[in-house]
Order: sequence, then structure tokens, then C-alpha cells
Amino acid sequence: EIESRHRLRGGWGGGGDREWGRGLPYDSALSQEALETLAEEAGFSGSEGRSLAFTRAASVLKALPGRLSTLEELGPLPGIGEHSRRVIQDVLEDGVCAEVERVKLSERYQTMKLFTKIFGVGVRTASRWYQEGLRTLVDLQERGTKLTRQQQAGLRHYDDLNTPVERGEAESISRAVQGAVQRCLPGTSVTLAGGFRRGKPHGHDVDLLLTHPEAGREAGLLSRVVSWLDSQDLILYQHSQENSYALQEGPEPPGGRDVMDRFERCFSIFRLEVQGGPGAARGWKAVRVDLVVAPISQFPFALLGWTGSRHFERELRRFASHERKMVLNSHALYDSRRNLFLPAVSEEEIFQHLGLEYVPPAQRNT
Ligand code: DGT
Ligand code: MG
Repeated sequence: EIESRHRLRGGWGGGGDREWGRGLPYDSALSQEALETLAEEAGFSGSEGRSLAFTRAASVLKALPGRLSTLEELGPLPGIGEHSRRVIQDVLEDGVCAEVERVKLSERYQTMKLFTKIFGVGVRTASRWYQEGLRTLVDLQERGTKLTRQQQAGLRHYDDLNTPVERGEAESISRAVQGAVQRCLPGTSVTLAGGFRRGKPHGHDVDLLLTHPEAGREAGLLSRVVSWLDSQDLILYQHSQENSYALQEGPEPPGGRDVMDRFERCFSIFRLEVQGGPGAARGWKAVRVDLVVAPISQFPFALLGWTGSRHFERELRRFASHERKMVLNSHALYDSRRNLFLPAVSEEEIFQHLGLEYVPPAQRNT
């Protein structure tokens, strides 16, 4: 069930964050898209390393100021390997890269993309279905494919869940959750994290962090909140996971890739009333919402970890471990040289511990 969290996202239509971003020069946006397609394809083939290399190269392009018109301008940029350079060169010279076009047209890539966009379906499941000869969403239904409850919900709400969530919609869901927590445990705060906190106007889901200023009071909160929301017909699907984090266990081993954190958490699909947009005719739209409960002492780490972007988190954790011999995750920061946890009451303090200047959320997009 956790598979879908780990899957690669090309963003809406493969363009990543481009459409809302910083007015990228046309050429470099095309190269970026090409590299993201190859990253996605590598992920579909289970080549995580190759996938990460293409993702990094795309991120380097994204961070470049100004227009890119020749490959030489790139110079010896770290993070852009031989293969990626070739792709960029093709795009600069011909407007397209033949390898990327072949990938985009391949039946396997298209099918993998279709299936991994189902909530609850990851690369492994999609790949198995492909090998079994399944090609369309109708195939899944007609051939009686065994689906988990999560995948059934994902299939039922496929179109809605693959329609971007607008900021206004995220805020409205945040308010509904705010209302619910005030009933269940007054004083609880609800924070909109993820891409919306970084200033994106739309996203694929709504990430909400819950915490209470008095340590321990948050215990048992999530199930009460979810029950109440459910009783208001606001929830179409949900499954929860208990908190399994214990500081005494010590830090996770460094270098553990993009591991799930261990907060108490609810993966859900909300039923959001809408006036316009794709769901207007029926008056509502399905929206993916993650509710995460963090104890107050871990909140700054959770906030930093859940604000993203994924790439920013990966690089920050890598910096912590390689340059500072510290282990950073969404629960804590651990100094391996001194064998101690470094507490923090704010994100600013975490950056201070790392010896870095504070990076505000809006600058964490690459
Ligand atoms: P979006 O929703 O596609 O517009 O983009 P984001 O940036 O909101 O991405 P999302 O919702 O997948 O995740 C938000 C951040 O939270 C991202 O930096 C990674 C982090 N995150 C998501 N799921 C998990 C998880 O299971 N464990 C940990 N540690 N972090 C997670
Ligand atoms: Mg999100």
C-alpha cells in the first residue's frame, strides 16, 4: 500500500513544476521534460539509481538562470552526466530527443503511467499487470483483477485524483479539518504543508500536519477526527497507520532512501463540495488528503520533512549526512559525532544546527 508514495511523479503531463514556475526559457524546459520522462521510465524499470541521476540533471537545469541555447553554456556542471548531456544536446539541436520520443510512444511506458496513476498502485503492481497482458483501466475491471480496497477507491476516483487540486480547495479542506480538530481537541493546530506551503498554486494532494502544544495530548486524536469527518460525509476512503516511532531506538541508518516516516497518519480521499471545475455537475470532487500527527517536540522536523520538495529533502539529508555526519529525518536530527539528538523548536533552528542559512519554503522547490 505504500508503493504509490514512492513512485515517480512527472507532474501534470510530465512538465513537473514548470507551468507555475519561474518562467523557464523554452529550450531548457523542453530538456527538463525530456529528462523527467527518462527518470520516470527508469523508475518503471526498477532502476532507481538511473532514475535519480536523470531527476538530478533535470533539477540542475531547473535551477539554471537565463536561457540555455548551447550545450557549452552548461560547462562542467556537476550532476549532469554523459547520458543527460546527450539528451539535452538532442533537444537543443532538434527540438526533440529520439530516445525520449521512443519511450513516450512505447506501450509499456504508457501502460505503466496509466496504472501507477491509480492511488495504491506502485511500480511492482503495475509491472505485474502489464506482464499479465493488462493494458487499460477497463481491462482491470473486466478481467476481475484482484484489487485492494485502496486500489478500488483509486480506480473509482481515477479522474478526480488525477486532476490538480487548486489552492482554494486545499484551504477549504484545511478549514474542514480545523473545524473537526477544534471539536475533538481544542488547541490543536492544523498546518498545510507539501507543495502548497512552498507556494504552489496546485498540487496532487493536500498534506496536513496536526500537533498540540501540550505533549501527549495528541494521542488518540486522529481516529476521533477521522470519525467525525466521516460522520459529516466528508470522507470517501481512509486507512490509518499508527505511530511507530520511538526516539530510544536511535536514529534510522543514514542513507536510507526516501523512507516513510513513522508518524500516526491517515491516508484518505475527501469528498469536497465544488461549484466549478470537473466535478461541478455532481457537485463534489474526490481529493487525496494526508493527515499526519506529530508530537510537538518533533513538529519542526515533521514540518521541514513534509514541506518538500522531495528533491530538496533528499539533498538536505544528504548534506546533513555527508557534510555534518548528522542524520536528519522527519522526526529528529541526530549528531553522530557527538552521539546526541539536537532538539529544535522551529525550522530555523534545524538549519542553524546544520550550519546552513535558513531556506524559506518558497525556495525549496528544486
Ligand atoms: P504535490 O502534492 O504533488 O503537489 O507535491 P508535494 O511536494 O506536496 O509532494 P507530496 O505530497 O508527495 O509530499 C510532500 C512532502 O512530504 C515531500 O517532500 C515528501 C514528504 N513525504 C510525503 N510522503 C512521505 C512519507 O511517507 N514519509 C516522509 N518522510 N515524507 C513524506
Ligand atoms: Mg502534496
